[in-house]
Amino acid sequence: SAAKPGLLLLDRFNQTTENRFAESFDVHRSYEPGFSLEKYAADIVAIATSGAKGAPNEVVEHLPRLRIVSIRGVGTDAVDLQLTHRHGIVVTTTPNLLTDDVADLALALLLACARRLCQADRFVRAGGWKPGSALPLGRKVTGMRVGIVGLGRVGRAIARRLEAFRATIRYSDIQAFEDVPYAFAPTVLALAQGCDALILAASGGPASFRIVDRAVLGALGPQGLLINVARGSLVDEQALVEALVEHRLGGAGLDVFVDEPNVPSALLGLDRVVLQPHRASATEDTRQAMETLVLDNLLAHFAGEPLVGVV
Ligand code: 8YV
Repeated sequence: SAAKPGLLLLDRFNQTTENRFAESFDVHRSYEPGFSLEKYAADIVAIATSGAKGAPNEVVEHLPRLRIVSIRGVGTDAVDLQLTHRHGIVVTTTPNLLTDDVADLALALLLACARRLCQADRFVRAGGWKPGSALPLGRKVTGMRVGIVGLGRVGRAIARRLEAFRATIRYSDIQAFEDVPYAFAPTVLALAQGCDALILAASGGPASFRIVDRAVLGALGPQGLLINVARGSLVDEQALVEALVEHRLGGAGLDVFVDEPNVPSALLGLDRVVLQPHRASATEDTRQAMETLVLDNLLAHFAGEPLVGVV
């Protein structure tokens, strides 16, 4: 029988998915020791990857038969879409499936920062809870003024959750939307000026590069909270670290970073910071649904059937 088409994995998938990949494809794993792109380049027709890892240009350009990049995630900032489109390579994502989980983690980070949840947990574990001992008080979340940067599917899901907290919700985006009851701020700076917490839910890429800069952090101020479930590239990370270290910002809940998995070491000792290893979509249900769609899109493409989440 004919050889199976070559599939290149640029990030890890769970074992069930990997087994299913192997039923239809000859699977190559870039993260395995001794992997050589040159050796299999001529056979690879598909890539499966994560939103975070994407597909570097040097890989795409070395695969003359590449037809599709199937992303587990919604972010496409780690794929050069001009390059893929120029080569007629299809790129798919997994929209909708992760919206609720990402919004849930944004709220979890907001609550954790405001209520000093992780700090208090460390306090109890370290035996600090004794008669007369005290922790600094937290900040009230119900009724907060919250700014959402990026009112796409995730931003809207965050807003819906915040409504239950009777929050005053405003947003910024590249456009104002008619179909939402929230006030539009024309710039991130204007948004930050009137809020207690700023939540980042916009796509990565050039249009959002470092839109949270020193001025925005200054506008949030010494009580302000920054929550990021989007991409590290939205933030001037050095300015963020300085603002936190110098107590010019109240706290931060961060799921994403500029150079993952490297987290700025200055953050590790700060009690007002809650850190996550890019885990907003990392629930069993959601990741399984995302991975199933990654495979379904690959199979549909080679069967000439319609795809989901084409970008
Ligand atoms: C994933 C993401 O965690 O959707 C995205 O763009 O960053 C996340 O959903 C990541 O792609 C790992 O699979």
